Amino acid sequence: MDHFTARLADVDPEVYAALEAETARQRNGIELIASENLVSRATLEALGSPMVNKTVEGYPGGRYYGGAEHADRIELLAVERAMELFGAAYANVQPHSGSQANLAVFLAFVKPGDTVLSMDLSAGGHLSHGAAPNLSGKWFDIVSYGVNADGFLDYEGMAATARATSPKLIIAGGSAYPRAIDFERFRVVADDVGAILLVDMAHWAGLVAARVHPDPVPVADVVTATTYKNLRGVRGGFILSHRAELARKLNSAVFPGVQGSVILNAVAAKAVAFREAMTPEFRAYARGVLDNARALAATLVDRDITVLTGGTDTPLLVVDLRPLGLTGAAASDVLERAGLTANKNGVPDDPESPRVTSGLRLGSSAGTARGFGVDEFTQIGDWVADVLEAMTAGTAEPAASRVRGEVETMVSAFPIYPA
Ligand code: DSN
Repeated sequence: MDHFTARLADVDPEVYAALEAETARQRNGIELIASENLVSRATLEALGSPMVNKTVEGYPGGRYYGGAEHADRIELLAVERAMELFGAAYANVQPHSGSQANLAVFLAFVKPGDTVLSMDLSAGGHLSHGAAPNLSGKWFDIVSYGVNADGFLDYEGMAATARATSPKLIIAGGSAYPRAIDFERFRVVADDVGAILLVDMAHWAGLVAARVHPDPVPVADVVTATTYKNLRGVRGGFILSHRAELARKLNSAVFPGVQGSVILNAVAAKAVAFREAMTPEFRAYARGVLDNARALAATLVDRDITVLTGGTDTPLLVVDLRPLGLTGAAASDVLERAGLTANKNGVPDDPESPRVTSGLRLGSSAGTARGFGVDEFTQIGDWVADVLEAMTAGTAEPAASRVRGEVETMVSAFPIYPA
């Protein structure tokens, strides 16, 4: 078979079959995992081009390899678009992920042993913000803040801990906190103690781009994010700042600090995502993501399901399963059989291990991308409630089977990736 013309189905039928099966899974089920989305056909094309062959290190105009003129053009497009979209004075689009972006910020501003203040993982923080098994938790002295009994961020506790421990870096943001964060309150505290303020906006970057969520870029020293959640683009990370003078420090932290060569096809796809996010269509999409997450939360609350904080200001919400006597692991398994994919998630003071958990995280980004509106998300909320109630009644499997059929009927009206 010719290296340059043979198709995947002929070269590697096993991988081809698994890829086809995954596309069918996405087509035939409803994706509620808050960190997932459905990228455009244009994004898939950018990812699958021969740009994947090109190796570069360094930055446009200062590469360590020749033949970089088109790579430079791509990276400059992505950087310029990110800066325009978010009104930033600086952007770095090379981080392979949000965790890599965060790691680069650590390298730029703190040294091993320095104190870093971040949201506790159990309160909705992120692994890369200082969780014990992560490099950030092993190399830095992590102090944390959490949430109050009502589930809202404990700003007083955060400020008191900052004043008692004088962190060099304060991180706002996480992966399972559903409410808008008051960045100004973090700014005041960071200024009081002389800390750098990092906002990780991975879970609402698309809403910030569409101006339907408070904007951390003018407030934080540094902002990290991912392109693959509600920004609806490729899997990858990026860094922004309104402080142009931090460019040198942040660039050298990414390369050569924590990364080597650039994944240029991903950078091309990031450029596409930023361009798509500048359109009126995307702004309508982002508003829909928020409306739909709120409709989903309201439906669950109406059905007496416990939603942390009682709602959401973001694309995600977290269900506390303890009042139902269920675990996140069991609930996500049954929901998956019902055609609804979600992830188990810890809740504050969770008695269960991270592999079991007492919570369920749900998100609206992918469903909204396939065209679902408030009616569909209200129906999804009812299905989730039906399945959870059936689990408590010992009738989980018939309920899952009934919902699976209804899910398939709904998604057939919202097709994705036509063959
Ligand atoms: N940060 C992880 C999540 O929230 O699911 C992966 O993106």
